[in-house]
Amino acid sequence: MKLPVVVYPDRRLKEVSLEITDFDSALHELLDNMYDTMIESNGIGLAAIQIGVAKRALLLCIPDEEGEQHYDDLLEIINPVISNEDGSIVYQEGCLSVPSFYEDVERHERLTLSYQDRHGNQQELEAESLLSVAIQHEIDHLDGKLFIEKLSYTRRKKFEKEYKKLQKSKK
Ligand code: Y12
Ligand code: CO
Repeated sequence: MKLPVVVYPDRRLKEVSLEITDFDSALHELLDNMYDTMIESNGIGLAAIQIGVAKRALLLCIPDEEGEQHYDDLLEIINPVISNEDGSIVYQEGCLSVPSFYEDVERHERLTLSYQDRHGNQQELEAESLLSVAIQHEIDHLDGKLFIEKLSYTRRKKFEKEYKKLQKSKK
């Protein structure tokens, strides 16, 4: 089921999400609802807090060269821990919780990630490029941070002004 996406400046986006301990049917329903919400909103990544659930779960589904997303490529990432970050990459980021705004952000180019899958099994993956960027973006959500917090002071001021104007025009 597609659920409403929490949008900035909703205060829930500042919450630090809690570790997941129960790998039960309630978690599976949460992950399935996150998937429907992400795909039907044209997203490639979503953290649970973006549908108002402060738990350390995130999804990623990176499109192929034709821009198509495949269920087989879905990553369900629970309780992630990053190690061995290196390099630097600038990527234009977007976020379903900050609609219609895209900006260059600098992050680590490569990383190693440990996490649990929906059954609680421990997994590890190595990521680079867009996957690495998207993992860092989504883990920031679990820690109550948004990519707009990485902008320069001037760029952030400009964003706040433009975003308020856009929100008003939507009402
Ligand atoms: C770089 C870093 C992190 C990510 C993953 C998370 N971001 C998204 O999945 C963003 C999706 C998005 C989709 C939008 O909707 C459409 O394009 C139809 C969108 O547009 C509006 O809100 C109007 C904005 C963001 C990705 C890349
Ligand atoms: Co986001």
